[in-house]
Amino acid sequence: MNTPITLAAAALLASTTLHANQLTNPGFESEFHEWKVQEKQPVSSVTQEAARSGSSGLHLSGPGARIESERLEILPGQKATLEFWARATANGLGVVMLVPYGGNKRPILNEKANPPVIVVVKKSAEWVPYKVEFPSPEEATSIGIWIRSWSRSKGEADLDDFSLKIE
Ligand SMILES: [Ca+2]
Repeated sequence: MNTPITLAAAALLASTTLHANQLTNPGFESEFHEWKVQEKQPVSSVTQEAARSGSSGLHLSGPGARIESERLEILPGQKATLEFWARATANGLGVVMLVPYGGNKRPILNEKANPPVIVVVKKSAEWVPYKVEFPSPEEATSIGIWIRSWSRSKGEADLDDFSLKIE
C-alpha cells in the first residue's frame, strides 16, 4: 500500500528540481506573480492585448519601467540563455537586462554601473524573438532579468514568453 505514495513523492521531487531552473511565471499568465515592479508612476501592466501566447503579456507605456524577475541559481562555469518575444512602437521602449548576483546578493555590474547584458527591443509592429547567451561570471551565485524603458522613450511595447535557461 505504500508504493503509490512513494511514487507520488518521487514525482513531486522531480518536478520541484526542474522548476528551480526555470521562471515561475514567464508569460505573465499569473499577473506579476514572481516579478517585482518598482515604479514611481505606473508604466507596466499585464494586459490581454500584450499577449503573444496564453491570455496575457507585459505592456510598457512610456519611460520609467522598472521590473525585476525572480532569481535563478547559477554555478561557476554555467551559461544562462535568455529568450523572449517583443514588439514596440519605438526603439528603446523595452530594454531587457541579464543581471548576475554575487554571494552578497548584490548585482554584479560593469565599470559603468550597467548589467553585463542589455537587449534593446527594436521598433516593430510584428512580434520579434530575442535570444542572448551569457557565460556566468565565476563569482555569480544567481541570475535574474531586469526590464526597463529608457528615460526619453515614447510609445508602447509588449513583451511575452520569457525563458531563462541555466545549463
Ligand atoms: Ca503570455
